[in-house]
Amino acid sequence: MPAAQKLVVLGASGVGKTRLCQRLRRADTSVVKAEVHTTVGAKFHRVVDRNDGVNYMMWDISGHPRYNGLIPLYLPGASRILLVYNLRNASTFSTLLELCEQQLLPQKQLLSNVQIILVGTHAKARGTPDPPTITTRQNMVSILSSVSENKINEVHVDCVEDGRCALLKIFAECEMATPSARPFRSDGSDGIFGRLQAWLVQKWCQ
Ligand SMILES: Nc1nc2c(ncn2[C@@H]2O[C@H](COP(=O)(O)OP(=O)(O)OP(=O)(O)O)[C@@H](O)[C@H]2O)c(=O)[nH]1
Ligand SMILES: [Mg+2]
Repeated sequence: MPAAQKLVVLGASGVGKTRLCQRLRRADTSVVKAEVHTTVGAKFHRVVDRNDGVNYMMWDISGHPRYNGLIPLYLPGASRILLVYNLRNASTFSTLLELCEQQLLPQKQLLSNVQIILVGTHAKARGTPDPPTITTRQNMVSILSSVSENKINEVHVDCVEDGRCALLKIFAECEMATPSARPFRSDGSDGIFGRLQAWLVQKWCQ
């Protein structure tokens, strides 16, 4: 039986963190109701993937800046951090960048073995995608590669349209990401800049 994994879910207010956790939790997606209020403080969701028995203990931290001070309290013991932003609102990516600078970077000693997953939401929603600028993306890559020595994955999901199984599959795939996914390390070995560039091009410049 795989051990329980602690996940911490971070991102600007309204990007879909709670909705994502609810979708991951419930098999019957029709019963998931839209949240009308911002999360107060932090919300706990327990998600069990019945296919492989993985038990996710998810801490969904409100994106309201007044709760930023809670973030360091939830980071110890985390195996994954989901960094959530809205693919149709570039300012949510900038907010995420600030959050990483202010909350994750000072804790990098604690986080070197954490797996970081960038989660772009609203993948199937109407409206034009609003990609973050190349500089913002580069800054994000540089901060994240300095925080964690693991590979950094990015997934695009829709917390309203995608069902539970599809989302769980995406997260399981991140877990098993192969060396061909070109992990990069913060120690600068193996041509980090070339690989960062390749990763950027692959993920964001299509
Ligand atoms: N279409 C679409 N709507 C989404 C998606 N994700 C979230 N929403 C909607 O966006 C609204 C806000 O979602 P929440 O999950 O409450 O946002 P949050 O990140 O938890 O916000 P805070 O608790 O304030 O930090 C809800 O009405 C969701 O239904 C998505 O992927 N697609
Ligand atoms: Mg919430």
